[in-house]
Amino acid sequence: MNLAPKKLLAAAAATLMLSTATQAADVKLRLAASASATDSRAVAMEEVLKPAIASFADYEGHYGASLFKQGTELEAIARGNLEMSIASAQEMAEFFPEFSIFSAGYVHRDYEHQRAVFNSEFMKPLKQKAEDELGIKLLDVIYLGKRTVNLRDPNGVRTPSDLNGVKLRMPGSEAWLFLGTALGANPAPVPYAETYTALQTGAVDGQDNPLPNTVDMKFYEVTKSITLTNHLVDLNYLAVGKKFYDSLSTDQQQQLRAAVSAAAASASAKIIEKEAGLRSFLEEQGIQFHEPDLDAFRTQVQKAYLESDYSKNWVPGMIDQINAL
Ligand code: KDO
Repeated sequence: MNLAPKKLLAAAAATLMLSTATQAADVKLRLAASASATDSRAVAMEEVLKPAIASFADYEGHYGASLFKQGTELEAIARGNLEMSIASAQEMAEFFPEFSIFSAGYVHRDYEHQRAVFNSEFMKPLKQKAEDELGIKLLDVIYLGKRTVNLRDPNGVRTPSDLNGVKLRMPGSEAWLFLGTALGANPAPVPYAETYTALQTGAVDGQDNPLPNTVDMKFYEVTKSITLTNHLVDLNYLAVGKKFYDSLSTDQQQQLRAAVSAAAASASAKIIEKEAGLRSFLEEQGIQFHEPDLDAFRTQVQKAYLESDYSKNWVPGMIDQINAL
């Protein structure tokens, strides 16, 4: 075929584009999360992570627990049926009890503290264990916000005894249910995606997400108060499958790590900004805010963890190392 130089060039370019595109299509990165598609974390995955790895991987975000039920993502990754999830320390604690130290109430102080813990020397052996025994690589940490007690009852609560008999929806993992018990409530396991209906029907009396989640999921439409217990400065881990990660070239691995960290930083910054400004919006929606006796909550929650089997699984001295950061 005798193509004029210009057409030859165009044909060559087209072939190159096709091969790059084909190459990218070979690598599929599916992320499954219960976060909704409008959640700051999902937006960061779509706007930061997806374009940053497009040269070698097709990112597919599955939000609102549309691909895997909340709490089943890590097992799906371990089985090779999923490449990535937005995991919680509580979900990691289902496999490795020592992770429950990162899910305990009143331990992490803020995002900076969460990052210091995540990048600390003493966290390395735990990350390695997750990689070696479950095939899960924790690449970075996202600030999720300060968890608060959001009730259908307008009066809110002052001390843990006020939560006695209150059916508080918690995520399904054991470590989550224990947090509900430590707060003084009667924990009820309900998936994140079903929490709005559970509140609306009165199947539960309340839930405990940070303000940005309470707004994103419109929980304020079916509740009347928020008590600022701030009982858990919550986080998520961006977890990827070791098999998937090892299938990438060194250069692609570095691009993935950089993209994940950029997305984690973007999501965390957005959540921090939203959290600071949502109280007035929620008050306009009819939510009454209450300040609890924080000492009473902190004392009860920390005592509950220290007396529990959870703290028996904590690496000796690690709580002091976390507090010292
Ligand atoms: C929730 O179910 O309340 C929770 O906030 C728990 C978090 O660990 C995390 O799983 C989160 O849901 C989901 O990412 C949805 O926001």
